Amino acid sequence: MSREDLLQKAKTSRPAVTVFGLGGAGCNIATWIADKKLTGGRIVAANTDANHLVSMTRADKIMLLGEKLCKGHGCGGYAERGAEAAKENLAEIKQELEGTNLLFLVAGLGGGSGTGAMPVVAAAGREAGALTIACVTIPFTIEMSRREKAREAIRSLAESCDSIVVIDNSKLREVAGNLPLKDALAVANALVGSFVKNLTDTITQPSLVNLDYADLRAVMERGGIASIGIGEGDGVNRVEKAVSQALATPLLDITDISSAYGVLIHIVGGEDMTLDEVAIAGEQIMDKVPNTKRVIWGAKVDQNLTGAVRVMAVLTGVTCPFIGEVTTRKEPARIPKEVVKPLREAMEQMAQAQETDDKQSRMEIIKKAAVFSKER
Ligand SMILES: Nc1nc2c(ncn2[C@@H]2O[C@H](COP(=O)(O)OP(=O)(O)OP(=O)(O)O)[C@@H](O)[C@H]2O)c(=O)[nH]1
Ligand SMILES: [Mg+2]
Repeated sequence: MSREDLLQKAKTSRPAVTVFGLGGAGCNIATWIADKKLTGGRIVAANTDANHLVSMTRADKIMLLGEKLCKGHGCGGYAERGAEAAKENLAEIKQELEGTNLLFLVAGLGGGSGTGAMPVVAAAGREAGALTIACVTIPFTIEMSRREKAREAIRSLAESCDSIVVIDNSKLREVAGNLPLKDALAVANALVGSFVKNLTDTITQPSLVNLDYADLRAVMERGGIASIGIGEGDGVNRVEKAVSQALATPLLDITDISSAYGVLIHIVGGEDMTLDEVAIAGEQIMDKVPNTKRVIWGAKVDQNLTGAVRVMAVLTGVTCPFIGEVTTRKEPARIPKEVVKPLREAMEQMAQAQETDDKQSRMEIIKKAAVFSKER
């Protein structure tokens, strides 16, 4: 295949990504993502609270849920109402999800709108054949009864979503310091938001090391509960430092890191980040999770990050004592034929053309592929 053909194929084979923010927190996270410009996906923000939608929410599409039932006033913490409200808009929701290959659902669990609406939208996503990833927060320990509701919601989401990335707000306080509530929520928004944005960017835009939709499926499909960790490093061994930190501080208490079903690593570094550093990080991760073969990683250059690297580690199929055992989604999402792996193909072709065992030459090949992906 010629380079021109490959470029054409890359253009037409991008997966369709939809981000659905639900409820107050979900809409705040969707707004965070919209403000950071999500070029490779469409953002929908849906809530029963008209005022919040009008005054604080930014997205490609704003959707008032359950106008008849809630009259634009919210759900007052009742998840059953949130579910009913979403059902009122089911036709509109389905229309938004038509043709979607990858669906991110974002919400803060524990309230009415987001918690109730999420399983309804997840079921619609599943019907559309999308790989469905929920990204949710569990309320702070002080929100006792809300935590309980969140636990129930996660257990039921496990049956309709492929993976549920869970951030425990209490854990967040441990990592980010004892911040005032408003600031802690802003940190949670940025965390969930950057998770969604980074993944979307890496599978829809050229990156230093590309992740593609098929890679993502390999780790996230029927992945169950997932935990994320973040790390940052600078100076000598900065990538190793950042990876160690990301793996050591998951934002959800999990039982055993080494038994994770899948691992996804995403690295963002300045223009001075080298592929050798990234490759070393990959090896380091493999050592930490000996029981999984499903390790994928992507890397992106961010000009604003000179000298430092940021790492996000996602561990799927983990067990969390607070949530307990969950039943995961049974049938796989349908793979749309048109979603292919152009850049990976290019890399493989180059690797085949110059098959070699020694590390130095392999590095050269990868570098060429990376240049190719940057040029697009
Ligand atoms: N990450 C994040 N979490 C939030 C934010 N606001 C609230 N939360 C958390 O999310 C949970 C649910 O709150 P909301 O999203 O406001 O609730 P809702 O889905 O709009 O539900 P109702 O208002 O009852 O209809 C709360 O218990 C908090 O733990 C926010 O801006 N960001
Ligand atoms: Mg609300």
